This record gives sequence, structure tokens and C-alpha cells, in this order.
Amino acid sequence: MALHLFASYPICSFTKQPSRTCSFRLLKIGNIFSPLGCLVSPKLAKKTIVRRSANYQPPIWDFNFVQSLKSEYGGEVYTNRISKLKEEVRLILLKQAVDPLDQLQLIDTLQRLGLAYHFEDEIKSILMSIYSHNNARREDLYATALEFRLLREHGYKIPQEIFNSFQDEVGNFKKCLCEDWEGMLSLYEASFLSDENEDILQNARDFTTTCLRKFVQQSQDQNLSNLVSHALEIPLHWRMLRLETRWFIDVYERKQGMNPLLLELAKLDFNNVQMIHQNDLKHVSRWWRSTGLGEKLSFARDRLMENFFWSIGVIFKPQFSYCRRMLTKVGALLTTIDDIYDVYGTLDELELFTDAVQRWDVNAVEQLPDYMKICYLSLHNTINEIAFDFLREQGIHIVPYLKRAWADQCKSYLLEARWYYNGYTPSLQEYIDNAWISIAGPVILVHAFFLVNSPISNDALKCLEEYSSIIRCSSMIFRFADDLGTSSDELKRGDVPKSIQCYMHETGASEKEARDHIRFLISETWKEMNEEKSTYSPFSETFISIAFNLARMAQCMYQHGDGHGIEDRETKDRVVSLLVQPIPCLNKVV
Ligand code: 0FV
Ligand code: MN
Ligand code: MN
Ligand code: MN
Ligand code: MN
Repeated sequence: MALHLFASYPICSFTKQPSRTCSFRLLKIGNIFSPLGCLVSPKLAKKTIVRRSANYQPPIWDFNFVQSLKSEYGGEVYTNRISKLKEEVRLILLKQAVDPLDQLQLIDTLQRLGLAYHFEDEIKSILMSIYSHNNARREDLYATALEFRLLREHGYKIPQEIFNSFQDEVGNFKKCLCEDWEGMLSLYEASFLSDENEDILQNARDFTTTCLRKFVQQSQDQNLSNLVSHALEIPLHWRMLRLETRWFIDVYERKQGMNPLLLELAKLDFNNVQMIHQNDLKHVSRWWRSTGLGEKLSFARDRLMENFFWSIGVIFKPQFSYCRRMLTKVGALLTTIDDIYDVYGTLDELELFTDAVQRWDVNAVEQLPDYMKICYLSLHNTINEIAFDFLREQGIHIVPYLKRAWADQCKSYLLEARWYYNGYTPSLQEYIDNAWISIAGPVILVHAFFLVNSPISNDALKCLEEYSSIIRCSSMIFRFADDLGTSSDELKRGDVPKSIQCYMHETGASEKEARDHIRFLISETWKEMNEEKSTYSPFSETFISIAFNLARMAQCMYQHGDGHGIEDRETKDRVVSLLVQPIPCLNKVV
């Protein structure tokens, strides 16, 4: 196996490459430790590969700790209690809540407590009846906005003009509404269900944001201002569902007039779902250990826990264990391969790897350096096994779909690597055209499509192959959120310019302006993606929710920086709250 020197680093003054700050690792080649780049003789240099290092920290989650996770909330006493409470809540939903506003509030509460998935049919039929009776209370902003949001969330075409009566003659929202913080909050959340070019909703978002900011500054009530700050930080429509549930259960507990039955069910159900997630995690953590990738490729992020956390963000419902487990494998492979392309591999090696993935042939392993062999074969085996499961269960051969997604992925990685080695900064558009693929949204969504057991139609397969709008939008938001959270560190260690830097380079904007622009693009992409809810789609509701959730999860993971690569900050607390600690339940079930 020939080893190549590549000398695109500042310590080698004979290169024409721009200076990049990064750390280096010396490789032992044969019996010779090579000293730093330029100091070596030409003969030695030929055998030296200078590789970047991202200095990723080893994982904080010990294998044995993960395997020791357990929960008492799966036992029969608990599942019986949950069943009983579910029936009581169903009765409230169908019999007691008769006033449309009560029904809407109950649905909203169930959604936010993470319980709506138990009552999907009931919720559908209530919303259908509310929609057909057109009960909107045009004089009550809170109620109107709540109805608007819930109906749009569930795919109803309800026009933005429903808010006309709250505007003055020139189309501004009436100033006096600002005093009504519940109305403002309700309208604020509703405004994020906007499609493209809906001015009234954009005005509503701007107006409510200003009013709510003022409210937070002035409010004496800590609970209320926490509630509003939380919404201003990230709106409900953009939030990762499980974390929102965990947060809202605490909020609900403090709420005046809350229903103790709902609260008890929410806690027990959360803990019960947590147990199912723990089992998925334990399963997939054994797989990860069996691949050996974590130890053997020590330059790469070993982030099994975070990858599993993504899969919860994408699909939390208990019955989708198989999907969560397989998506975690896909994520772990992506994370490793991304580091091969971004950090460790030489351009020649990356060409070989890309070629091997395109061939999707086990014999291609022969052309690869050792460290790539194990990764390639692991990829090959894992993905083929998913395809095998599918063939066995549904009789359809899906290797062509999966391997094509991986080939596109690696081609986009390779293009970024070439840009990097050439010191090339693309225009923002040129960057985006590649980066919505390199972020791995398409790979994740293509696999998810086959992992959720929805019936497969030819129309849906066609949209999948074309990476239709919903796949693009979700991936784009994923990319932008990742760039906002990770590009500062990436640039420091030596990586291709990301959206922020491309925009700065192209327009001369400051970093702050560029970041604002990327946030604006996220917001616009959300609007485009929202249209997928109200127009015909060949995709199942489950798949559509996965695509939305992927965008939400990305905004969650990168909310405070690189939450995927850096484990011991916000991500750790989040993992603990979703996967390690159950919610204390005072009235213990006996
Ligand atoms: C992000 O890392 C990363 F590792 C990704 C997107 C792998 C996908 C994993 C899951 C969604 C589970 P990084 O910021 O290094 O990605 P880029 O594309 O910026 O190199
Ligand atoms: Mn590592
Ligand atoms: Mn990367
Ligand atoms: Mn990358
Ligand atoms: Mn990144």
C-alpha cells in the first residue's frame, strides 16, 4: 500500500496553501517515527503522512454504565395503571370536553405532555369536527390562534386571514393586543406554522416577538416569564419532542387547575417510554462495541450515545424500536466516516473510499488502507443487513436505494475535501447545493423511510429517489443548524468553509450578519417545509414527521454549539433527563 505525503499545511512552507491552524499527529510508519513535516529528509517525507486531529475526547458514557441502565416502570403494575388512566383520559376527551375551546386546550396539553400518540384517532376526529363547524372565535385571539395552530399542525388548510379581525385598517396588529400575553404567546406559536409568503403570519411573528420580549423584561411572575422565554428561545413547532415533553411535565405540575390524572399518566408514560429507549440503547451499544470502530479508529468521534439521542429526536414512539436502533447504527457510521473525510484521510485515500462505496462490492475492501477496511466492511455489513431484514419482511430488494444514498453522501464528502485541499471557497449557493447532502439528511431519511414499516408505494419511492422537497428542506435546516453550531471549531482545526464563511466571503458581511442570514434561511426553509403538511404527499404521516423531527433535532443538538461532538455540556444533561433519570412519581403505584 503506497503512502502519500500530502503537504498542504503551514509548517511546510513549500506549499501554496493558505495557513490553517490545526493540530497534527505523527504517524508511525514501518519502524520510523516521522518528525514534523518540513524537517524530514525528502526520502523520509515520502513515507510520511501528516494527518489532522480534531482532538475529540473519548466517550464519557462507559459501556458497562449503559448496560446497567434499568427502570422499574415496565412492570405489570405500571402498565396496568397506564391502561386505566388512558381510558379515563379518553373519556374526558370524548365526553367531558364538549366546548370546542376546552377540546382544543386538552389536545394541546396532551400533545405537550407527550401523550397525544395514545389518542390519535380521537384527536383526529375532534379536529375534523372543529374544522367543519368552523368555530373560530374571532374575538378571542388566544382561542383563534390555538385553533389555527392545531389545525395546521394536523394538515388542515386554514387561511391566515383568520387573523384579519385583529389587525387595524393598514394591516398592523392592534397595539392593545400586546397586553394580552396569553393571546400573544398563542399567536406567536401559531405564526411558525406559516407557509411561504404569508405576510400576515410574518407580521404576527414580528409583532408577538416584540411584545413578548417586553413582557419578559417587565413580568414579576417568574413562572410566566420562564414560559415566555422558553418560547422565545425556540418556538414549539421547532422543538425536539421528548425534551419538550420532559420540560412541559414540570410546567404542567405547577399549573393552576391542572388535572392530576393527566399529570400522573404523563409521568408514568414518560418513564415507561424511557425504559423502552434504554433497551434500544443497550442493544445498539452492544452492536457498536462489536464493530470495534470506537477503539480502532481513535481519531474519530465515538458518540454512540449522541447518535442514539438523535434517533429519539427523530422517532420516539415506543413501537419504533427497530427504526431507532438501525438509525443509531447509521448515525454512528456517518459520524465515523465524516471524520475520515474531514480529519484523518488523505485525498488519495478518500478517492479510494468513495470509489469503494460507489461499487458497493465487498471485494473493494482490498484497495483500502487498513483503517478504512474495517470501516468499509462494517458499513457494508450493517447496511446490507438492514436490506436483508427488509427483503425478508417485505420482499423488496432495497440495496440499490441504500447504496445510492451512501454513494451520494461520500461523493459530497469528497467534493468538500477537494475544496479544502485546493483552498477553495465556493459561493453560498454552490456550497448549499452540495452541503444539504453532505450533512447526511438524505442518508438518514432514505434509511428511515424503509425502517418504519409503512406500506411502500411507487409514488413514494419515486419521491424518495428524487430527494423531493421535504427531504431537501429537512436536510437544509440540518445543515444550517450544524454550521451555526460547529463551523467555528471546524475552521480552527482545518475544514472546508461552511455556509457562514461562504456568505461572508461572497458578500463581505460580518460574521454576525452572516449568522443572522443563515438563521433567516432556516426560518424560510421551515416555511417551505410546512407546505408539505397541507399538500398531497405520497409519504406516510410517520415519514413526514420523521423529516420534521430531523430538522427539530438538529436545532436542538446545535442550540448551544457542537452538542454532537462535545458530550459533557448540555447534551449530557439532556441525555440524563431522557435516558437515565425517571420522573419521580410521588403517588407510587402499589
Ligand atoms: C455532524 O458533524 C455529524 F457528525 C453528522 C452530521 C453525522 C450524522 C449523524 C447523525 C445525524 C446521527 P460535523 O459537524 O462534523 O458534520 P460536517 O458535515 O459539518 O462535517
Ligand atoms: Mn475519538
Ligand atoms: Mn465533520
Ligand atoms: Mn464533513
Ligand atoms: Mn459541521
